[in-house]
Amino acid sequence: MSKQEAVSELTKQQAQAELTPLREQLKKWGAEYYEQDNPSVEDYVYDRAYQRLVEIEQRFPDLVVPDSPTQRVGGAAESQLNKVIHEIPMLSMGDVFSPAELADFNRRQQDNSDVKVDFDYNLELKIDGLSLSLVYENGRLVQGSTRGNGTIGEDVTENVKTIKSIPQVLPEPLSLEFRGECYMPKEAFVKLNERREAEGQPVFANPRNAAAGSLRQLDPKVTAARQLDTFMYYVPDYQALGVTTQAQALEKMRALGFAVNPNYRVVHSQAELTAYIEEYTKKRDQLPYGIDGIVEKVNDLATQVALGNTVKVPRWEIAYKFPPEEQATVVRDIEWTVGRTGNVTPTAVMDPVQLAGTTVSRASLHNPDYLVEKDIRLGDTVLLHKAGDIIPEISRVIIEKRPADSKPYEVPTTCPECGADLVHLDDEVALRCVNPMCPAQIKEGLAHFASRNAMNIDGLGPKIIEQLWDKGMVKDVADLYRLEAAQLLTLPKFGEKSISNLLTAIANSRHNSCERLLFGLGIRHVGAKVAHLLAAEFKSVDALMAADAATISAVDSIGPIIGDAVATYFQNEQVHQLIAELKEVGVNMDYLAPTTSATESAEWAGKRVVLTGKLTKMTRGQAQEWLSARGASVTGSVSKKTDLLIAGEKAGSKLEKAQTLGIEVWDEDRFDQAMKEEN
Ligand code: 1X8
Repeated sequence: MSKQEAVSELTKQQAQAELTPLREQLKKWGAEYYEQDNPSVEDYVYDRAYQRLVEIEQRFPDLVVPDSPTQRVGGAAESQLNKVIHEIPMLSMGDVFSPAELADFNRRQQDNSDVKVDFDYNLELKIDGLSLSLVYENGRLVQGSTRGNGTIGEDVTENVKTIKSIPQVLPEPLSLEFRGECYMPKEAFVKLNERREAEGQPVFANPRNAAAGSLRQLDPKVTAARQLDTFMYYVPDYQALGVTTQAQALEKMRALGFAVNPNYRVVHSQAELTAYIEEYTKKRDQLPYGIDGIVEKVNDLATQVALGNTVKVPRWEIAYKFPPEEQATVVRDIEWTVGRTGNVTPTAVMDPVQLAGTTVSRASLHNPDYLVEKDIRLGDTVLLHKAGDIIPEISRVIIEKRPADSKPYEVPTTCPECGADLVHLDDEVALRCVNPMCPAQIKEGLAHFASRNAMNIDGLGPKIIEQLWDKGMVKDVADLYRLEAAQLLTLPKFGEKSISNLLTAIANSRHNSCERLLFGLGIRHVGAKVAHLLAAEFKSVDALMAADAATISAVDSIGPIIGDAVATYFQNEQVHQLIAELKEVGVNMDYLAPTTSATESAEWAGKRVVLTGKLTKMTRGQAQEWLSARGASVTGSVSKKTDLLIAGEKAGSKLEKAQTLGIEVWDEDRFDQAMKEEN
């Protein structure tokens, strides 16, 4: 943005001239943010521009027009989801960008209003997600909705029912609305984007967009797969809840079973306030979810009501927004990597810099279009930020620092691994190597085959695969089953024990139920879930191979795209050859239905089970599969909600925690016995 005149210096004419393009720009950014979940600028760019609009309009009130972005709350409710009217509008908040501005806000609030405001604020973390309203009737969840434009939101009831942290029934028969934030944890966000990038789909810019895109789905199954989480923080009718302060409201919500962020604090002085801001500015990178600021609320709820709202925002709460973290560095190289599906992605390699808690030297450039659009060149100085505080991304090139002899970067036309011509498939943005013999793709394919949700071959990671490939020991997945100890001894850092472990893991994988193989083959559009559906329906790889596209598409939850992809895959002569070889080396081709029925068992359904320690009679995966098939949910950590801990050898902190919490603990023998009795 060019250098701007201070608002106080503007003539009315200058203001008039600036307002129109400023409003148009904000509307465009607003639509990108609220309707398309695809903003082209950082939040702070929007916030700054919006702030300027507010200031200009405040100075020249007669220039305010009804369709100015300041006259609406948030974005539009433009979607295929049903609309919900918020009887009590869901307001957004005012914001400040420095502790000094916050101190000013507090001073004005305390000095100027008719309402007596003490220095008694509750500070909460501002979660990088989207606002959510949950309505309960007689203690039952009856409606979930997004904020939309503040007055009209979208009905996402079925979707919110898939979010684990939202209770469907409260321990008290309350008829009340609760509000909070729906967000995607950092880890889930990273994984989702990795998957989307591998599939050539556009990535989400930050967890907020990922959460919004995941919650605002027509199909609740999509939402369910996205690992959304919530923190609730507001009850409009606090009297019905029987509390008098915001801090009490939070505790009461927690007692009702909601997820409430534990990092809130009541403060009574500017010093305490500043300390909290400093503390969380430092801690934010370590939190498992993104925060973009701190929310300050008048703690006394009656005082909140007395203060009320301006047209647009509450007078009793304000957001302090963290400054964006950006660092300049120089692009030294652009690397191209070939994924399992032939997708070729560029990565910028830069001089290392410290950014939001880590050293960064690489940033994905996603696809060639992105690289060309941003006009990133070797030797360019660029500004780096972290999308959603996690993923390093280039904000822009600092053009003033571009070397005089700089030339546009030329996107490769051939595969960096195998030299085959690269192509754009259909209207994908991704560039692909379509050579099925491309070594990079085969290696990635082998790693995928061995991965946990596929054949689950413990110890066979990308590094070892690379070595096996380089030594010419494996060319395809069938070769894995032909490996011998004598060959493996020639690999560096491979002892007898690790060789025997690896060979056992490979041999054991032959007995997997065939959905693992189907997923492991890496058929387009066949993820772990689809593979399971197909296996359960056709019962064997042979039956699936014999089916035509229409038959496959007719399976519940499988559409024509998957049907076509699977049928096309199995028409390939090389695939027939591979399946024949896999049979020859003894890989199971049948669906091994859970031994009782696939339906839930009364003993296990709904139980939360945690596995810990080393199991000797079965693998953890087998235990997990057995439990899941019976309707139990196997979770990773022990909490009050855990029903049973199964502890193998050398169980550690989880066992201790379960014992402290008084949770039932079984050893492996007891579990093994239960499995036998049930089968
Ligand atoms: C937005 C948010 C609020 C809180 C946390 N995260 C947010 N993103 C909170 O109050 N703890 S309040 C809010 C709003 O728009 N009123």
